[in-house]
Amino acid sequence: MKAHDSTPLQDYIEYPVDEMLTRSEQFYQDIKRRHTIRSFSDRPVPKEIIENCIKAAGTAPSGANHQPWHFVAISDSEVKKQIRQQAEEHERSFYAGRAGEEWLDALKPLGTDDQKPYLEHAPWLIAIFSQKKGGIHAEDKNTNYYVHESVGIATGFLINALHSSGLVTLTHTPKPMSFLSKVCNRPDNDRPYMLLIAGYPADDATVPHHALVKKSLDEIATFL
Ligand code: IYR
Repeated sequence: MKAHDSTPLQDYIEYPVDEMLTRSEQFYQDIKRRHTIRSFSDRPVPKEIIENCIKAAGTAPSGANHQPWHFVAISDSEVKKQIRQQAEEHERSFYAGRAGEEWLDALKPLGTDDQKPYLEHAPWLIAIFSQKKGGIHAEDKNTNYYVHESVGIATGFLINALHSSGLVTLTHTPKPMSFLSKVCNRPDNDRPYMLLIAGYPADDATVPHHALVKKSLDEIATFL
């Protein structure tokens, strides 16, 4: 490696192999309980929990460590109402035919439609933005690299952190999402990437059977 400023790795923890095995199994058993939920309780969730989860997301690896993301965490009911109104407007035309027959058929087993009450009822909406320009410092305006990959990984961290904290989530991508920039007051450089809904599940929350079908290890992995 070429000379560069660095520090010895100090926070790595090595576990004995049998403990690694247990930990990997436990992690799998726990993440397996993560389900996409579309029915949320309006029970409040303390802001500090969301802050911690976003801090966790912010540790994700990213192209040149530019961290090309911004998270807008919304609990304000007026803002949530605006998001619901605009998202439902787009969803109405999506479900009325804009999606096309194949897409609508693919969604049938999930039971989704143009009604998105959770956008108002859930305690937190987290709008995730990706940034084409930026850098290691928030004020930088350099090129960012692997923006989609980086923001995708950070979003995965965020979903995992929220799940580990004891909350449920929904990854929502209203199409188009550009209205989120305006509602969240973000500059042109910030592109809406995803809207994450987070909170407690409603008492009658369900999981579609379709969502429980997961490909086997053989189907998703090859070991050479
Ligand atoms: N955004 C729409 C449609 C939708 C699309 C996909 I791909 C999904 O996995 C689920 C829903 C909606 O939220 O209803």
